[in-house]
Amino acid sequence: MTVALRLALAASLIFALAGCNKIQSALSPQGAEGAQVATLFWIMTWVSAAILLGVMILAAIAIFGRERWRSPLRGEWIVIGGGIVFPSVLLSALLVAALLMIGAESSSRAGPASVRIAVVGEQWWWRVVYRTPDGRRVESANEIRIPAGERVAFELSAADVIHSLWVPTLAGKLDMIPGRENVLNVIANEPGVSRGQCAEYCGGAHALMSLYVVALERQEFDAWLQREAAPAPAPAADAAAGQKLFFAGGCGACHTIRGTEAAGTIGPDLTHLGGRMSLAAAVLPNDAAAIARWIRDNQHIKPDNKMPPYGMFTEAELKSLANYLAGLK
Ligand code: HEC
Ligand SMILES: [Cu+2]
Repeated sequence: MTVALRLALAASLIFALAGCNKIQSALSPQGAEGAQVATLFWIMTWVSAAILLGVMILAAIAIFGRERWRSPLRGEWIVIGGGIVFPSVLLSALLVAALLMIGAESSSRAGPASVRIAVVGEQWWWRVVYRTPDGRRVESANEIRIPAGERVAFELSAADVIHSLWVPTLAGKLDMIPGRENVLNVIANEPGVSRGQCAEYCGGAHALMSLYVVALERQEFDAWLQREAAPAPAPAADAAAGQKLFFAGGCGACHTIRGTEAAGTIGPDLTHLGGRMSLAAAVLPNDAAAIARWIRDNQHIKPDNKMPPYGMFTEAELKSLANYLAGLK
């Protein structure tokens, strides 16, 4: 294949990928702050494009134009006017416009958030902690569920190194810093799914640290949180063997399954694993086959992640263990 052909193919692939990535695009805003960011982007882009066009026209005149057109461009005024005054005025105007927009945005968000959710960046996944109306702490991972149309506060912190939460359709990015809490306010306009990504390099598997934000109708959110707060359902008859393997494999040292003796806190809470959209921070789809793959091959799928790979299980055991975990809905 020629180099040009390869480049053309790669370019078309990029466009194709960009097209299917709307749930993670700052240009497809789904929330109040995301919309401000997109508007600001378009203002800057169109103003820059207009200036570029103007400069190109002047350059073309200077090179190809008739003497009658070219001679005025030789004057000092073009350096002072076009090189100093014009950029100073324009850049100041854009700065003021941006500050006004951001200011207007923060005042429109004034007032307390109706829901507060703690999100902790860990190498390389997200610990998500909800509180029920009666004050119970409910832990989950790699997916944040919020009520649509309401102001929600994400209380951001980090367990190890600096991470950054960026859900482009909802808001700009905000760093997660160990020993400090940053609050990111988001309002999702309507129910729907957004995808986010860690936006601060945090070590080997940084690129594989993504997540979903799922906005639900208020009643749905309340019902979901109530289910999420409940302990894991007792395993179905065909999943009891899988549960035994979970304990025999020592998985409970790092993972909690509420309602069982597994109470580890190093890895994600698995109490309702089967109800999540993805596995391992949006790296794998969430089904029994993917869970089995993850248990055996996780160091291959997500190099350096903090869970050991388990080559010791037979295919049948893996299947049974995965079946148990997938049933934790
Ligand atoms: C040393 C601690 C440790 C042990 C032991 C451990 N895990 Fe993990 N596990 C983790 C960590 C950390 C992650 C998060 C990895 C990531 O995404 O970067 C994880 C992720 C997972 C996930 C994906 C969770 C999610 O929210 O997507 C599953 C499923 C899982 N482990 C199952 C198991 C099973 C089954 C065992 C026992 C055979 C086990 N783990 C043993 C630390 C551990
Ligand atoms: Cu990161």
